[in-house]
Amino acid sequence: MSKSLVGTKIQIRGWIWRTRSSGGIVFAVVRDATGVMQVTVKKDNVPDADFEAASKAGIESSVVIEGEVAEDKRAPGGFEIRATSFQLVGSSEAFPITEYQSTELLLDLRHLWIRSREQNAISRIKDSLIRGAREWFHENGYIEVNPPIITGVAPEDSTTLFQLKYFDRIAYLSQTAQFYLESLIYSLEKVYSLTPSFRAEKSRTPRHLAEYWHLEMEAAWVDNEGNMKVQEELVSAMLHNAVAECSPELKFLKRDPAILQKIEPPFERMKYDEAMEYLQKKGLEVSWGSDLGAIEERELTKDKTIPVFVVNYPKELKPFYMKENPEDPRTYKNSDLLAPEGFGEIIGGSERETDNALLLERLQEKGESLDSYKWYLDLRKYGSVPHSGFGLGMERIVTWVCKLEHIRDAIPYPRTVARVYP
Ligand code: NSS
Repeated sequence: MSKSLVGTKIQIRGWIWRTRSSGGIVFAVVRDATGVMQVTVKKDNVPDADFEAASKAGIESSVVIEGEVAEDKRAPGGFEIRATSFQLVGSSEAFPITEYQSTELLLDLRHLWIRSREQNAISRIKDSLIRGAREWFHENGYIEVNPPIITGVAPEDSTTLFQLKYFDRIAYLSQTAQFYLESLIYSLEKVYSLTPSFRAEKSRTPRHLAEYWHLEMEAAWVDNEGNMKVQEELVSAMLHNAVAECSPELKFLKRDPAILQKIEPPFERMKYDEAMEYLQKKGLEVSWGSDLGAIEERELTKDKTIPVFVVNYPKELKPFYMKENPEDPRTYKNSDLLAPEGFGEIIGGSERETDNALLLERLQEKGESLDSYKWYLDLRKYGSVPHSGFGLGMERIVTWVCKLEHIRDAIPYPRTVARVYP
C-alpha cells in the first residue's frame, strides 16, 4: 500500500485472518495472496446487514470489502481500510487451526495450513529460486528438456526404488533424469530439467523426502572443475534472485537477506581426504571410506557462511557412472556441494565415465541386469565426449535459504515414509 492511496476508495478481496469486535466496531485483519490489511467496520458507516455479516464472519471466511484508505501507525503495514461495505462471500465456522498446534495436526490439516503466512512466504521464495535458475540457464545457453518419469533404470541406489506395475511389466519412478539428460547432450550439448524424483527412503530425517523436485543439468565438453563452476554460478544467481524479489518474505521467516546476497563464486573446494582429517581433528570417529552423513556435514559447514564443495569421494560411496580420478584411482572426479550454517548437501555432481568396459564391469559388480542399460552404454559407442552434470534438490536449497528446521516445510504436500495424506 502506498501513501498516495490515503483518502481514496478501494476494494479488497480476501480471507479473514484475525477478527475482534468491541462496542459497535469490528476490527478485522484480511489476508490475500500478497499480505495482510487491517479493516475497521463501524456500525454507523455500513448498512446493517453488512455490520451483522462483519460481526459474525469467522476466521478464514472469504470477504469483499470496500472502504477508504487511512493511515494508522498501529496497523500492520501502517494503513487500514475504513469499510463502507462488507460482503461475506464464503462463510467459515470454527476453522480448525488456531494459534498453537502440534506439528502432526498441522500435517493432517496441510490442505488448510498452506494458507499460512509461513507457507505463503516459502512458496514465493521457492518460485523465485526456480525462476532465478531458469533465467540463469537460459542466459547461458542451456535448453530445458522433459525426461521421462517412468523408467527402467536405477542410476542411484537400487534399494530406494519405487516400483510400479507398468502394463505387463515392472517399471520404476525416476530417481534422477541423469541418463536421459546424458543422451540429450549429443543433440543439444547443454541441457537441464526440473522434474519430481522419487526415493523410497525409509529413514525419517529432516532432510529426506520420498518425492522431491530435482533440478538437473548435463553438459558436453565439461570436466568436473567446469561442472563446479556452473554450480557456484547457478546457486549464486538463484540466491540473488530470491533476495531481489523476496526480501520481505525472507525477513518474515527471520532470514537475513544480506547473508544470502553476499554469497558469490568462487565457493571453497575441499578434498574428501581433507574433510576426513578435519572431522578427525574435531573428534568425530571417521576414517577414509566413511560416508558423510548429516552429522559430519553439519560439523564441516556449521561455521561457514558460503557453500563448500567436497570433492573426490572414495568410489565405494558413490554410483557406478562417475569418472575415475586419475590422480587417485581410489576416488572419482565428483563433488557434493554443502550449504553453510550446518545445512549440508544440496547438490551431487560428477564428471561421467566414458569407458564402456569400465561401466560394464561396475554394472556387473552391482548385479544389474544389463538389458536395461544397453541404450545407456550405446551413448559411449557413437561419438562419446567428456561430459559432466549434477542434480540439485530444490527442497534442500529452500530449507537452507528459508532456514527451516525440516525439509517437509519446503513443499506444500510433503511425501514421507509416514505420510501420503492429504
Ligand atoms: O543422489 S544425488 O546426490 N545425485 C543424483 O541423483 C545425480 N544422478 C544427479 C545428477 O548428476 N544429475 O541427488 C542429487 C540431489 C542431492 O544432492 C539432494 O540435494 C537431493 O538431490 N536429494 C534429495 N532431496 C530430498 N529428499 C531426498 N530423499 C533426496 N535425495 C537426494
